[in-house]
Amino acid sequence: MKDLKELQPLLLEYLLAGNAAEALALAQKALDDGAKPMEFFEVCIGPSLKDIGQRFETLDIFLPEMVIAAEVVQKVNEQVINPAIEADNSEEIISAGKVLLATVQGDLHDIGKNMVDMMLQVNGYQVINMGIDVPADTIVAKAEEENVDIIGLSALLTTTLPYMHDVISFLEGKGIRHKYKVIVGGAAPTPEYTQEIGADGHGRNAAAAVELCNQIMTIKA
Ligand code: B1M
Repeated sequence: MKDLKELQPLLLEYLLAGNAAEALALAQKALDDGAKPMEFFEVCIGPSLKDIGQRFETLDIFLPEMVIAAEVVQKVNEQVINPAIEADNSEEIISAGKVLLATVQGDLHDIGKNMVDMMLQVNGYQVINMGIDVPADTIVAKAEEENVDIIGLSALLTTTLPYMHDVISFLEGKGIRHKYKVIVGGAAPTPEYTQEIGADGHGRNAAAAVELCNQIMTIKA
């Protein structure tokens, strides 16, 4: 198998060119050659998006290129990575818990959160994924309706961090903070910020988010 690190610049090139066909073929070939889907995501997709973000910041590329690259990534995830993760974890698991996931108000980034969703599901969690740009009151109403164990919030923009705090304030205001564990993740919140707003945990990546939920559910049991 070719080292995945060697494939990453190639994937980046395809993402920047908006070349979905080549990106899909590259991902499929890597998995056919023995790479694990999550490995491909962490070694090839994540760093490529990081690179694209840096190019955007330094004005080497502009918003349309970032949009197109994100669309190609979504296709690779939907058509290659997610089915392979599901196939690797096809045995039936007893429900590990119920998690509500949402990207907070004002924030449209969902690639990472959707990966967290996929990883939680294959680890036995029932996930209610509310999507992007979800206001605090809508999140809390859904948590109540679905009687979830954990509320998971994602944010990539530093400007949307206060909306994470809003969810906790809203829970406190309604006197129901004790009913839910709240975890946060995405590029914006730091472990320090997590503490500052009184959230129950911070997930650095999708695997860490699963680990965090496992710890929470073990304590709850
Ligand atoms: Co945006 N964007 N973007 N963007 N974008 C960033 C985040 C940015 C860092 C780029 C940059 O300038 N370097 C920057 C934010 C700067 C800041 O706030 N500090 C930025 C900006 C500025 C913007 C716009 C404002 C640009 C504009 O319009 N001028 C705009 C904002 C729109 C909005 O949200 N209101 C915008 C738009 C977009 C697109 C729509 C084009 C697209 C998103 C498409 C989509 O998500 N469907 C996009 C993209 C693709 C990016 C970058 C390039 C890549 C993000 C990504 O998917 N990363 C990003 C650059 C970067 O991240 N360095 C950038 C890969 C993903 C796997 O990582 O989401 O961190 P991540 O998820 C990880 C972990 O964080 C964790 O697990 C995942 C897997 O390991 N995780 C959790 C995530 N959620 C979790 C939840 C958990 C636990 C773990 O528990 C609940």
